[in-house]
Amino acid sequence: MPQTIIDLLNKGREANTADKFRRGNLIHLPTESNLIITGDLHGHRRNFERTVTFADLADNPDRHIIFQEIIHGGPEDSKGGCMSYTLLFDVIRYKLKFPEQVHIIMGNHDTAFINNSEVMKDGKEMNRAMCSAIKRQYKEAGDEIILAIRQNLFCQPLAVKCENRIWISHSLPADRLVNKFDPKIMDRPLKVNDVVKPGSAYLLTWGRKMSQSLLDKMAEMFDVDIFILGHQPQEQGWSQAGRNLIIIASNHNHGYMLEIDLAKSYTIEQLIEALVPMASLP
Ligand SMILES: [Mn+2]
Repeated sequence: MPQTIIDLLNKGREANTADKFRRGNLIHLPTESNLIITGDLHGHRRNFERTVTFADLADNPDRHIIFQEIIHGGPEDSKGGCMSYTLLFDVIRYKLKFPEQVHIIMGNHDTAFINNSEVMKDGKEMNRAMCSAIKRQYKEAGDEIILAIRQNLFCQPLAVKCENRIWISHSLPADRLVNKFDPKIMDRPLKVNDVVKPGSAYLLTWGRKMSQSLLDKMAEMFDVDIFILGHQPQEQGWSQAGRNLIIIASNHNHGYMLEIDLAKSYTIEQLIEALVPMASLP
């Protein structure tokens, strides 16, 4: 059983790296596609299942799905340990079933898990909570599984760029740190330092409350028009947080996802109309 999980994590890592749409740390999706974008999942299995059913990837070979921030949150074991790694395993299984259609991008909880730095959520330090649950379940194999999870998360791409000038990443650098962000991070292999503050993968996944001038600057840097991000909690499931930014969240019962046609260009208003309340899905 532990070896099966380690094999799964290693195969998932290889699938992230071998994704045929990946160049460097960026996924470039083709025009003739339909794309489903989900926000933070944080262990919310029901919304993952709703997305899988809605997407029906087997019958929609041109459809892609983006997942992010899968770990930290959701069910706990009897001692309060975080069981969200079970959802991560299932998302990886899904990626392996549809390796060119499912894309998992890096979130800040991933960077924190990779370098074992503290990350709080609802008053709890989540890395300790997840590692202790893994060790309780897998006993002496726990450490090896934790290492395989770190290696898997480290091989995730950082962002998705679409031909219709839409960019999807977990977040963007914060205003006060953006001068430390190096866009060449998209083109070269990641080093562990990149996911530690103030490394550029760290900065890309941790920023909050970006100003409009920062959004405009980043749009020019990445040569895109509109950002779809996660990371910042959304009680209503989504918000427009700038002239060219929509934030979505998929980690609760009022969560949203977005479904778009990459052959079309969108205004921000048209994107807002394309938002799908996950509670409306079977
Ligand atoms: Mn986040």
